[in-house]
Amino acid sequence: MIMNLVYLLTGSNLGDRIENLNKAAQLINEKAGKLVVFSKFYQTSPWGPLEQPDYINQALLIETPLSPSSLMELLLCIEEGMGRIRTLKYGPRIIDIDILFFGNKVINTPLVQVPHPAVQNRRFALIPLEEIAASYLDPITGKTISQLLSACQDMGTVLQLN
Ligand code: PH2
Ligand code: MG
Ligand code: MG
Repeated sequence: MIMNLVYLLTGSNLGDRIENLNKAAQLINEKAGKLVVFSKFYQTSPWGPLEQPDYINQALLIETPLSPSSLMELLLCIEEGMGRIRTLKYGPRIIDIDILFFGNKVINTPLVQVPHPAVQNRRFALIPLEEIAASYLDPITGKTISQLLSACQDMGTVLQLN
């Protein structure tokens, strides 16, 4: 079986945020593929146009036999199973699970875009990711995560929690 190494970002800004991230990590490990590495938790200021509570974000590395589209469908199911209701774009949510990188694949379909199109512009993604993947190469720019972070103009605050 071919295994893919995939970096995910989980985020929550409603309810018990840590519990939500832990539950998501557990479900991902059970259903999507082995959880290989996980970052610490980071409290992050909300990015986007809306007033909303701070997020907690965490980066995960998993090893999965699933294809990009199967993995995406499964992650959406996990979000739904945890009670996520989609309202506003960028709005508050109990759980969000985004695929940041899927090996070195570059995919642009309506369901799956990898690398995540915004990853290089979001400190709340790059800082947790740098903790576990500093020298990982972005297949589009050929830059490391550390280099993307150094070049990132986002001013959001990102505070390591543990
Ligand atoms: N996710 C969003 C919108 N804004 N802000 C932070 N800090 N963290 C997130 O994960 C986040 C966000 C849409 O997915
Ligand atoms: Mg997101
Ligand atoms: Mg999402």
